[in-house]
Amino acid sequence: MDMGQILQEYPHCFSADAMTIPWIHSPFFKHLLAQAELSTEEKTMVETFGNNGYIVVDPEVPEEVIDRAVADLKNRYAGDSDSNLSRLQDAWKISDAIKSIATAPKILSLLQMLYRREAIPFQTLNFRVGTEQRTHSDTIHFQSHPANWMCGVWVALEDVDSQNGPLHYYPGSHRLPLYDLDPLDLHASYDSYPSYEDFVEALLSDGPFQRQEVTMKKGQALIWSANLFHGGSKILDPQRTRLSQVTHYYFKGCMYYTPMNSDIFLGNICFRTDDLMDIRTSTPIRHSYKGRPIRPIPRREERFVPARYPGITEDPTDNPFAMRATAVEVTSTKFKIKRLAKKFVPPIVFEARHRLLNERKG
Ligand SMILES: O=C(O)CCC(=O)C(=O)O
Ligand SMILES: [Fe+2]
Repeated sequence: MDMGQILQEYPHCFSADAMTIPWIHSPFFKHLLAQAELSTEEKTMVETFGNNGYIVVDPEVPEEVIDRAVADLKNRYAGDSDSNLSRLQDAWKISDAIKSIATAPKILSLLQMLYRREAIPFQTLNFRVGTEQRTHSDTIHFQSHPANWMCGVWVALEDVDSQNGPLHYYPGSHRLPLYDLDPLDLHASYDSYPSYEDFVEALLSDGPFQRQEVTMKKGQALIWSANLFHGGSKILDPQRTRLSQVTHYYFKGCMYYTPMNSDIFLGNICFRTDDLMDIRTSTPIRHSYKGRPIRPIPRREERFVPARYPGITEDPTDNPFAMRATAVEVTSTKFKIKRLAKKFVPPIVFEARHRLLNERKG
């Protein structure tokens, strides 16, 4: 069928809201893009974002604002050398300059173009030095329902190169399946996070995605889509800072939650409620479900209620939850990887993981 016929036969597929996924993930993306009222340059931008999962842009933030953001936080970082301590969350509450970066009109309009929905900035992170954070997808931390209505915008507040711990990412990896703790058979808990990181390392070690580091000039921004795998590279020059700001954005019309702390099929969904603020207005972000505003049901406190069946003893082997809880408590990460590999991993990843384990042994 040619394009004209497709449009006529299936008009519902080609309106902006026909599907609940961002259009870059739509099976009709090519057609949607061809139809879009955008300039050739804008279409190229959206196409690049769709193919690679990120783009580098000029957010048009005045240099004076960037310098003020840096000055506002100068003596506020708790640590000099520990990168965890040199990270400030939600400093937009204390600095107008940081808020201006998070709400920069150019960024908001680019996100509107890339997603065809209104973007809502909800969290800022400011870093003094590189994070050296292991590779991950932000969808483990922030997810929406429907999925993938989230993105990160990383602004260099000074030049970033290979020496001061640049961001790294895997172009195209945003098209991988969504991996939260559920397909890894792990409990919703921050304790499961190292196993998730091991899994990602094994997953990406075998290609086909290539790791890349971004060199950025002060004032440039990188926009990445929710599921793009990324992290912070090693700091090769420990004398150098890596002043930067990440703002995370959700998009209107979703429910918002933290997969890491959710066991969805136990009715335990860690919705982002009280702490979820629209940085533009300092007001709570409303959740909605299929076009209607909704108040999320609070998370259940009691997480695991093992079933007791008549005639079945308390032997933990009868209870998969108990068994798993024990395994998580007493085993090393290495054991967990083996356990993961046995349970759910396609052969190619299994191989990669084996190599990884052997390299570590060596
Ligand atoms: O800045 C970095 O090194 C990583 C930041 C990151 O992963 C994030 O903010 O989502
Ligand atoms: Fe991240």
